[in-house]
Amino acid sequence: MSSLKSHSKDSKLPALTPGKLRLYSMRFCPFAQRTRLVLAHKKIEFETVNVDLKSKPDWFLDRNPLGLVPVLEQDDKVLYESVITCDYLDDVYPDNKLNPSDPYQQARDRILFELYGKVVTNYYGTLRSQGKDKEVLENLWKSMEPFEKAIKERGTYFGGDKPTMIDYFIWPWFERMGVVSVMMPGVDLMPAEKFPNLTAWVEVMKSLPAVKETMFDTPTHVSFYKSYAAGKPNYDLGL
Ligand code: GSH
Repeated sequence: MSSLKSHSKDSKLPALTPGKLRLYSMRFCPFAQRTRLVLAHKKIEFETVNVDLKSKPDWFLDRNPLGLVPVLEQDDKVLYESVITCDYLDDVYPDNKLNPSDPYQQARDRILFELYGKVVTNYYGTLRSQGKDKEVLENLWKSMEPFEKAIKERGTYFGGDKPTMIDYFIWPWFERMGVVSVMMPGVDLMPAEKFPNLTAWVEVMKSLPAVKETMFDTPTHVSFYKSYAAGKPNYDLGL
């Protein structure tokens, strides 16, 4: 099975291979990208079945009644929710461990991760208002401050000298920060003078093999977003 084209309601479930790990995904989904980042970081073999989220097959809903990607499947095991899939992969494939082994550090990272929910919400707010609503933009910046502070304290990555789970959990939205600037020239969601350490982190993240393997460039994110905002998401863009 090699096609990355998305599967819609009437499509048949691609045949499952015993023992093979499968990811149900959507190419532009930032949540599914978390799982793809972990799979790439750990060099885990898997196959991808992309789903048309506007016309979901019943076999997809049977696996995740919430109807959301990512979903992982292997033999009789099915998991969904990006964070759960990533933690599971980190436990089952212990090479290149991503969660900190120190329980306190892991708990601190999860606190930071809780704060990240606000960044995500505010990011989508700025996208909807195309950066024109100053209050929404200020809210985004406010929610990003704990991350600027944390990366300054921790070093190159949130994991210090190497990337850790939290780096991958939060990366997908930073990859998409440039979308608003293209649609609304002059609006910068992450000004380097305000966020110098996060800006440096974004640059080193872009050089990681797992990020290179899973990322799209800003023009592609813009094209996808425009199709999404028009109510006709082009899940197969560029295929
Ligand atoms: N909490 C979920 C996770 O972390 O996995 C969110 C996943 C999510 O929202 N995925 C979106 C989706 O599947 C695509 S980016 N949307 C389909 C829908 O809302 O019907």
